Amino acid sequence: MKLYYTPGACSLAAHIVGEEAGLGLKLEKVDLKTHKTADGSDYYAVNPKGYVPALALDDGGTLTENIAILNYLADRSGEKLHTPRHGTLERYRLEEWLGFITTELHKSFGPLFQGGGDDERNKAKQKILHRLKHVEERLTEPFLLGERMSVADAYLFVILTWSTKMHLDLSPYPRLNAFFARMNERDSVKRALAAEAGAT
Ligand SMILES: N[C@@H](CCC(=O)N[C@@H](CS)C(=O)NCC(=O)O)C(=O)O
Repeated sequence: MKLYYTPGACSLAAHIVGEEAGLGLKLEKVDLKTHKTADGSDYYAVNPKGYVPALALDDGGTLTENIAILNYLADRSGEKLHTPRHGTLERYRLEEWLGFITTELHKSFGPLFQGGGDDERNKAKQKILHRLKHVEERLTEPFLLGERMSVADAYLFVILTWSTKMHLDLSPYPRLNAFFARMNERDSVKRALAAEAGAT
């Protein structure tokens, strides 16, 4: 499997999952300005939607959308990640977190990354902090689903890297800070961050 990624982007979640589960993902960097891959190919030919992540599957197909990719990798992670069985309530809890992270957190960063005006940026920051308060209140330590890491934790970690970059004040959220520190200490996270930093 090959992951099309951009350093520091949401594709980092799938990259961390690949490292955590030892899936041996190949990596291909995408320049989101030119929509070219590292070898100069047209990224639109891989993902006509033009954004990362995309996962090239071993059978020649391509999967897009964070939630689909993370679920796909989760189901191939064996015991390495906490992946509730399909049809169980806990699996729906995983989907609930993934849906919240992608629509309510990830997408709220739009004005911050796309150069919105001050007013728009401040509103976006307030909204994100309000949504993170919800996570703070629900976070069952050490991970979102309890004792073991799931793909949702990798995605939440990416959101927290962005929050830090955007200087959001996370000091009122001790559980989130502890979660962020814990994730930063994981070998899988360190490897993924180092690989992406080395690729910039
Ligand atoms: N709905 C997509 C959104 C992915 C997304 O927002 N990707 C960003 C990076 S974090 C991107 O590639 N943006 C460039 C663009 O939209 O052209 C998903 O969940 O996979």
